[in-house]
Amino acid sequence: NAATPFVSADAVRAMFSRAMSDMYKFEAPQYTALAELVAKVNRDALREAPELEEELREASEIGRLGVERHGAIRVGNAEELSIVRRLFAVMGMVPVGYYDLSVAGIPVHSTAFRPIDDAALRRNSFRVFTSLLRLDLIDDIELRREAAAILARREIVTPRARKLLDYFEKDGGFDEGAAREFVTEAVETFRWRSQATVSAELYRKFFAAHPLIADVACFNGPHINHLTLRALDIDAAQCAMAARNMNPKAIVEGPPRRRRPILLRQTSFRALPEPISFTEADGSRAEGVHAARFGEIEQRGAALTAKGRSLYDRLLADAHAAAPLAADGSNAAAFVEELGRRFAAFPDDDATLRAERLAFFRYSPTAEGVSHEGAAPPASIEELLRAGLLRIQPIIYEDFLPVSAAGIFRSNLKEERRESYVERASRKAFEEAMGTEILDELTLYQEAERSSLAAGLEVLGLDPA
Ligand code: OOG
Ligand code: NI
Repeated sequence: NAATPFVSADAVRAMFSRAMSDMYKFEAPQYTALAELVAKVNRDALREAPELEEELREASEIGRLGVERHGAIRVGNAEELSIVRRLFAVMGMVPVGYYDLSVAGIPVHSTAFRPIDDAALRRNSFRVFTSLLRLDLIDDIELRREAAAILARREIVTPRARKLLDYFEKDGGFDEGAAREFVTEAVETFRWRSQATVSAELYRKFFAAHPLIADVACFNGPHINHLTLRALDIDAAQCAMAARNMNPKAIVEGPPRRRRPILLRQTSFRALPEPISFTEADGSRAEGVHAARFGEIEQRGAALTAKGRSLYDRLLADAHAAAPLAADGSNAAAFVEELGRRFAAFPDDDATLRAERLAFFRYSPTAEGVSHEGAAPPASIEELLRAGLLRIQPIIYEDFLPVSAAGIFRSNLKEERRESYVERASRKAFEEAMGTEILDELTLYQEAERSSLAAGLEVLGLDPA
């Protein structure tokens, strides 16, 4: 109906993340327990820091604290990657960033489907970390062929969702009814299916080649493997998970605790083994277990420039080299201490982070700057900041970190294989499989910084050039 307005991509995404949350809480009670725990940690953090509450209220973040920030899926081939790309496009989520996890011995490469503009991120920042299985890294040619054939046969999107996608791409939008129906159909793709489509024997063979092959190829769809909530104090949440015997991973991934948070810190409880059944050749069913699903929390900080990022990567690598984390995580405390020591070299205040071009900032004129209009303001950005006419706020990192992601993958794999694969991943191959290009996250942050500065200077009556 041409008279009905289209529902915005932001609204569809908000509906979708809500529906995924409801489904996952129903399917995975251990995730509901995590949601309760993090809600309590957040309440405590707000009680202890009223200024934080004020800040969140101002940013309209208070009401959305319990809304999921991301989830993750793993797909099996180019066709699947391409169709989930189309699904997420309806929700204003586009591929940003390329993550090669083969260097950490995980046979996947990944991107994150996410909203990109500020207003969309504020409305609902839900992202999906999406990994494409790399069967080319599996040595056993016969097994590789068998997995590829199984994946080629399965259909991960409902026939109705496929129809709706065609309509959407033809018409350019959904009315309210179609949007609701689309969301209902879309979550079906990510539902847990406890009946494996293969025999117990084949599952074991895949699992022996790599547990991820079993997870991706033995079920009838790319089940959501975790959802992630925002924690205001991730260290407190990590302790609380341990205290409640929720089997958290050994460390919080990412940078250490700091005054000025940078990038992304995240931790999770380990996937719980769940009963599944196998489909035997004679049609009978055998019982088994499979550990796929977990829950995660995250805390985000400033996005780093290429220079800041290489400093981060170096300090993290140094910490890992100096105090290697044991497979069982028993020396986690020593690693965390080492990490803290190394990161003493990373400036921890906005002024230095900006002056040394380590992080991206958003510039805005202060009230004083605005009233200053007309009079001749100081010429350089430094002077404008010093004079209090312009102010800076860090641009929040909206992406992921490959070393952290590998740490999360690994915490759910039985054996801690660490050797990297020899064949390198290829961003180009990933893009060809997906059917579109991946956006570069640094370009997005740089543009956000540049446009905020230009707008700020214009308000101050200065020439951005
Ligand atoms: C994805 C793990 C990575 C993150 O937040 O870095 C991830 C997976 O296990 O499929 O979700
Ligand atoms: Ni995650």
